[in-house]
Amino acid sequence: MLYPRENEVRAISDLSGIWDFCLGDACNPGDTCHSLNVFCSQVDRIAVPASYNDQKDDPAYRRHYGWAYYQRRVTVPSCYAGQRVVLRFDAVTHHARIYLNGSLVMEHKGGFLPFELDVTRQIPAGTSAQLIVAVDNRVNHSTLPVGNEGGTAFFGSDNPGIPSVEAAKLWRKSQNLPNFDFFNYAGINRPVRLYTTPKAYIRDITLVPDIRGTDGIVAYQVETAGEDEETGGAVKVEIVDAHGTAVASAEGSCGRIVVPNASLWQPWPGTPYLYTARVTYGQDRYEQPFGIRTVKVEGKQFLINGQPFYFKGFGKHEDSAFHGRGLDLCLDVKDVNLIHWLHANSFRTSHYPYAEEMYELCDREGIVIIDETPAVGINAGGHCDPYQVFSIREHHEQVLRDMIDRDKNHPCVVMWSMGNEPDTEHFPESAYDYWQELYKLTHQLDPANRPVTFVCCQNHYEQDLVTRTMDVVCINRYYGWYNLSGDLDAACYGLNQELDFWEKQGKPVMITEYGADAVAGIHNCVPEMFSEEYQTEYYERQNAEFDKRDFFIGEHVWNFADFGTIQGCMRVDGNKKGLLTRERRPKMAAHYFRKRWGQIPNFGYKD
Ligand code: GCB
Repeated sequence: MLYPRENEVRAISDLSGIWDFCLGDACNPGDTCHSLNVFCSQVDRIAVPASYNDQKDDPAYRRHYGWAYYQRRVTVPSCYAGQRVVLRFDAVTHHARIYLNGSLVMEHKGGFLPFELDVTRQIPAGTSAQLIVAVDNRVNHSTLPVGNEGGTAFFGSDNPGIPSVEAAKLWRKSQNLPNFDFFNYAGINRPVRLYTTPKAYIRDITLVPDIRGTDGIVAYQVETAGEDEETGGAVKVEIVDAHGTAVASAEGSCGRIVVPNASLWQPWPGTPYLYTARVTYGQDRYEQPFGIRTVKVEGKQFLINGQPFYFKGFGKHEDSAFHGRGLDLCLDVKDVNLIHWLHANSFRTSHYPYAEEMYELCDREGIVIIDETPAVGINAGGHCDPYQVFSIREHHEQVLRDMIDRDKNHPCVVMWSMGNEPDTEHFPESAYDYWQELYKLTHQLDPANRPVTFVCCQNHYEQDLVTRTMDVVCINRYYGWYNLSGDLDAACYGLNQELDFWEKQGKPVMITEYGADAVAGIHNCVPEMFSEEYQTEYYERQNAEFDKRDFFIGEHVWNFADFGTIQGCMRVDGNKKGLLTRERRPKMAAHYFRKRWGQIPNFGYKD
């Protein structure tokens, strides 16, 4: 799906702003949903885009569990007459029903990917309509991420030691139990826009770059659609360099274009050179930025432009004060600048696809991304086989399809992660069947056939049949934190035993999570858990072990910054494993990594 861009023939009306809002089940979100002022006892104001949870200091907002309603009027200006008008939602978390003038016009499941609706007929140019967005934040065994609505809390405590079954039931019923470790921020988290296209329009563009000698080869495909399609005319594609000079062109809806003496997209501090594909079709125009670079796994190496790359970076979250998981462009720019400050080169979009603006920024700034679906929490701790019990399969395929469709043209995206920490040890055969099929599907879906992985949790790695079959083995390990707690000698011993196992598999391996909570300001002469000294020593010791292994292709710290989670006895006002605080102040470990990563080149570190 194309990102909305304004140009000489396409217009955008941004619907960000302060909308009307109410919580609750007062309106049954069925086929009709009329004015909030009729069915809500209290209508509040809410900022869009942003999560609603922290916009009011009210437990009802913070802990809300179920439907919530947003409302505003939408006007299609008369100057849009004769155009196709589309209403686009970048992300509504997790389940949305869209009503225009009281009638249900669209429904969408999944909280992190865009959806859109042609409203040309529903809202004729020069008129307006009432828009209501009903949002459901419940997570259960059919959603991604997975939750435990009304059931057992697989993640965290389920009140062990409580003799009263009734008390435990009450506790479970009152909350929206996530099966994941990040606060379940909900609402209209990303922009809502109206955009126009001509009636015959460019529906999608796919660009697959390759390198031959000093030339770039771009295989392209342009999908067109709409009324007057027959008369839309020929598709033309012009490749424009960073100075705005046309360097190559082609006609027809698919083909190959040679870019002579191409400048490559290189991760920072190399130059992330971007070209633009200027596509025209009849009246329509669209400019798609892209980079010329290759990505490949070969033996035990991950090659970008044919050179062995070393991943230095983090798992992140979209998470900040007040906004929750809402788009915050200022924070995105700040984070990318901090990534540069740390001499890091990459991050994983743990645990869901991020806002499109972040990928565009990373394309421009040369930050490498491992792009992850929201498939987190496919794990019942061995209580049951999640692959049999959870009804997620179809939705999982859908999010893979939609994520790849949305992100396929980004040079910053070098690998797909199908999910995070599913159960692969209690039901290894079941897990194998499930992930192998998705693995094949992911390869088929990506026109550029990037490497595919999933991220495996600390487990009995010898029993796990899936992780070893991925293009890159990605492991999350907490030696010295959740296990062998506080003892870094034992932690390094355990880690090395496991690395010996991976060495024999002949695959590239990276650590996609490792870390220790450190509460900023807690210091200790003897490094003990939760102190900044322990967090730093934890990393120093384990990095020294990674450095000895030539098949080890990267280190992603957990986490870039402290972030919000549900309450629980394991969390002190959120997860404190950040190198930075939630306000983006560096802890001791950030200074340590800045020094370390400043000495590790992007390419050839393990040669
Ligand atoms: C993990 C999860 C991540 C958690 C982290 C932790 O393994 O993938 O979502 O936040 O551990 O800190 O416990």
